[in-house]
Amino acid sequence: MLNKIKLWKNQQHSSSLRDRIIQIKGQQVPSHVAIIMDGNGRWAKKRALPRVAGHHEGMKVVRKITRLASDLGLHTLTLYAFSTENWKRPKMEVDYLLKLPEEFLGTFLPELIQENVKVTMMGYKENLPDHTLRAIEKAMDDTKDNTGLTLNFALNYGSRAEIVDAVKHVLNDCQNGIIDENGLTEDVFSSYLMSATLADPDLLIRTSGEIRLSNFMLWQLAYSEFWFTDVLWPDFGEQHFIEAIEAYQNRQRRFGGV
Ligand code: V0D
Repeated sequence: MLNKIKLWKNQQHSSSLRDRIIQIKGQQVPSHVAIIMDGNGRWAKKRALPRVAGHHEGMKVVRKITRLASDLGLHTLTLYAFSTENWKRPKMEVDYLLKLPEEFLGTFLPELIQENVKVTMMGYKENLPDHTLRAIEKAMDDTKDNTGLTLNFALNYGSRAEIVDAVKHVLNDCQNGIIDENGLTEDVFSSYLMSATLADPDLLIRTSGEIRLSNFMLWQLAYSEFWFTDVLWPDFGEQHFIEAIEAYQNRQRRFGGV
């Protein structure tokens, strides 16, 4: 049973990684992992390449980690792809970033469909260009009935704005008698957030040596384990993801998770 581990077609894990994957799958796998994919610009700078080259390389890592998350049997993988702060970057970089979903889905969507992955998005759709939104909405629609990994992209997302909007929505529903003050529990409040349909992350990973949340899922990460690494996102490999999950499982074993 344990060595009957399902791997995606054509996917080659080295034998030592495969052993660690089997080991991980025999224990409590985190259901929801969220990742702040940082360090693409720095990766490019180190190689005297334009920043966008780092973003493109980072996109390849998204494919690799998505496959592994699916192999490991995660329920949800949330990836912070674009923050509301990212609009402040040079226009050409923003334009490039907002083409990445189309490029990613153009080649990877058939595989996602075949592997039963469900694509979702969390963030403000309003300011996104039509071409970006169309590609993502097609992917969400094509995968809406899938029951495997939920691949949740945080895109044009900011946590404080999300919370303020939730409060406004709650106030509105109170005025309209849809809920009353006493009915507003933590669970009810959670259902007003963009992550309403998702469980809270069990594990947050941030790459590239920054030890902060940068306005990412502030409410949802209240009880999560955090794992920080100096590795830049384009250099983040399967071994690093596995290392993070092993660390999570060690903590669960030692301290017992709630
Ligand atoms: C650049 C590193 C995949 C972080 C990863 C719009 C920055 C590569 C997507 C993607 C980005 C998003 C939605 C979707 C399918 C794919 C993506 C952005 C940036 C910002 F449905 N990678 N990726 N989106 N980068």
